[in-house]
Amino acid sequence: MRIHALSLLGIGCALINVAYSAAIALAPRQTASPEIIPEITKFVESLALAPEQANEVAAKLNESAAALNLTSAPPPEAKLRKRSTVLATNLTCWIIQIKFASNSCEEGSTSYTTLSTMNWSKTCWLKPRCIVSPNSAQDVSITMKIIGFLNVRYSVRSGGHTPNPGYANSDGTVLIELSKLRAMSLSSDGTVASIGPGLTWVEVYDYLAQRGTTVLGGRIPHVGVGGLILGGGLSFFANRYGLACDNVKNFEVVTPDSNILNANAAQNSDLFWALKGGSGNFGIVTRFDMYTRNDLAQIWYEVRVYATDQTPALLDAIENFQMNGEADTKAGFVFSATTDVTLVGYIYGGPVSSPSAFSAFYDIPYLGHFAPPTIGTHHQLVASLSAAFSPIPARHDYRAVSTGVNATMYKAVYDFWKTQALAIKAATGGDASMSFSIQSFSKSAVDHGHSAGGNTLGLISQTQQWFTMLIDWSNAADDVAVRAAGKAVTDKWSEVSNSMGFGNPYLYANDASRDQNPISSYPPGNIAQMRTISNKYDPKQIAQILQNDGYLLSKVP
Ligand SMILES: Cc1cc2nc3c(=O)[nH]c(=O)nc-3n(C[C@H](O)[C@H](O)[C@H](O)COP(=O)(O)OP(=O)(O)OC[C@H]3O[C@@H](n4cnc5c(N)ncnc54)[C@H](O)[C@@H]3O)c2cc1C
Ligand SMILES: *[C@@H]1O[C@H](CO)[C@@H](O)[C@H](O)[C@H]1NC(C)=O
Ligand SMILES: *[C@@H]1O[C@H](CO)[C@@H](O)[C@H](O)[C@H]1NC(C)=O
Ligand SMILES: *[C@@H]1O[C@H](CO)[C@@H](O)[C@H](O)[C@H]1NC(C)=O
Ligand SMILES: *[C@@H]1O[C@H](CO)[C@@H](O)[C@H](O)[C@H]1NC(C)=O
Ligand SMILES: CC(=O)N[C@H]1CO[C@H](CO)[C@@H](O)[C@@H]1O
Repeated sequence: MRIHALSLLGIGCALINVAYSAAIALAPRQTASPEIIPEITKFVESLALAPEQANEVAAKLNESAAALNLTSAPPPEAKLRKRSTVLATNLTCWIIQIKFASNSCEEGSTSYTTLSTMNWSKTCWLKPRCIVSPNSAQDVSITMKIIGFLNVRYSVRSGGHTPNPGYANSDGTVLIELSKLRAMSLSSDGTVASIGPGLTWVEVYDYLAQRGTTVLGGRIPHVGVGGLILGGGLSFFANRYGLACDNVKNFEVVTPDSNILNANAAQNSDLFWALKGGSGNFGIVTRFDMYTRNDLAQIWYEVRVYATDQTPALLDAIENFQMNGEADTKAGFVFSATTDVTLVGYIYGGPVSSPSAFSAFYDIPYLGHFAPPTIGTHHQLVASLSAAFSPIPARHDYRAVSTGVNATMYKAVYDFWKTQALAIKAATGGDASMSFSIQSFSKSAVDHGHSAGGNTLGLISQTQQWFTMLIDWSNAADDVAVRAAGKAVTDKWSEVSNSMGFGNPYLYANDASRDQNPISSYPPGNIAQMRTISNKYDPKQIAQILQNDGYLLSKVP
């Protein structure tokens, strides 16, 4: 595993740059049609600008209205007006610069270069027309007002750990990057932690460990809060408390038409449900209020390194653990095989040394420790894992497939994976590496989601595994071959699991590659309900039409 650790989070746009007036000088001067003037006036008022700035923006919109096709309301079935994209995007970025000053930037500045490459995967180092780094939900709301008024494309980024190009950064558009939404607090009774989407998990656990508690979230230090929770969120403690999204008490969200709402069991409860697994379909989440888990303040963990020839024995032990050991819901494991070694982490949600839940694994010979047996905090465990990831930026992909539990199947696909992984490594001169991870999701984890009010995933109530792989490589010229090797492995999983009767159509969104369509794997009834909720909170379908890409409902057949 070679994984690029982000180190400059929270930087935001820092420099004022670019002659904005030059960028919009091409707008032909014309008089706006009278019926559009009130619309412009109302829009400009909503931006809460200083009077002289408001006049400047209104004048520019007045004179650009015809060129923007800002003449009359769009026909209702069209939802949005048809507009000249380049000019509209230029004007959007010009207004963003006036409104957000040093919290916005364009190509040519150091901050733009840093922010447009602030991604885990080089496949996502794209060139947005401008970048805005909002300081608050109000800033996000105003940004969405500008984007909605001028009908321009945008993308949203929290921790930037999707490897899917166009999902959290995009060429020629507005990038809304949330690295300044970093507020953290704990309720006075200690039961709820409020977390900004621009934080990384290691920062969250550090803050909470100092206060004797934790929350359910990501397992690798530098992954972002925002994307992980909205896709579901696998943690070390799913068996006990379900997905990260099942641990959210309240989402503060800016809907695509720019309303700031709270979504929880009592308020906007339909939106609350939709956000649990709904990815970026329902707006931009600006704060997550999560239940804290004081009983996980002190945990036990051990990460062992095995020779690859022990992997079949480990896969047998995993089957045994999934069928028996998970009866103790405090126990969980992580498993990642590479062509060099296989790592297994044993994690127990309490200060108990070498718990018997992992007895199926203990006798398998191992080479050494990645992390020795430790009683410590969730923060210590997650922080220690950064050593598994290279700081050198690379190209990445991941892929998802789910199945039932069966070691014979695991071993058959592992053998196939090994030939593929070795072949693609050889074909790229030793560069490309591909991992093999079994992620258990137990019946108790599924049931916890149901008892927490349900989520959009529609998981069947039985123990399952959500396979994923990380693929790392360097050269764009190898993209097609490397991704084909990954696809061959997930196709093999589908073929073998279906033929053995262990097929599971569910695709985990947080591990799905761009040619996969995880939302379409949710039950049809849930998809229909999500569409209804999308139309209710996003009547113009801005998130579907103007958002550049993502696991969008509009892509579900
Ligand atoms: C090294 C590594 C380890 C991982 N470990 C885990 C793990 O332990 N558990 C797990 O479940 N997953 C894990 N993942 C997968 C991870 O959850 C996804 O990659 C996720 O998308 C990362 O979130 P982010 O905020 O960093 O991503 P981003 O790239 O910023 O965003 C991903 C998507 O979510 C949207 N989005 C992000 N923030 C918001 C927001 N606030 N409002 C609306 N939409 C938003 C974006 O537009 C984009 O479509 C891991 C990934 C990597 C690369
Ligand atoms: C948009 O802005 C770019 C960059 O400043 C500029 O090169 C281009 O001419 C502008 N196009 C229009 C139509 O305003
Ligand atoms: C915009 O145009 C309208 C109608 O022509 C005019 O009343 C208004 O003053 C203009 N606003 C600005 C700021 O130029
Ligand atoms: C302007 O909008 C109208 C109505 O939506 C549309 O028919 C027309 O094609 C648009 N013109 C341009 C130049 O986009
Ligand atoms: C796994 O599948 C194999 C082959 O079909 C079967 O023989 C075995 O009993 C299965 N194991 C379990 C635990 O279901
Ligand atoms: C946030 C971050 O680490 N950005 C880095 C992305 O990669 C470029 C090129 O290697 C670095 O210069 C950035 O610092």
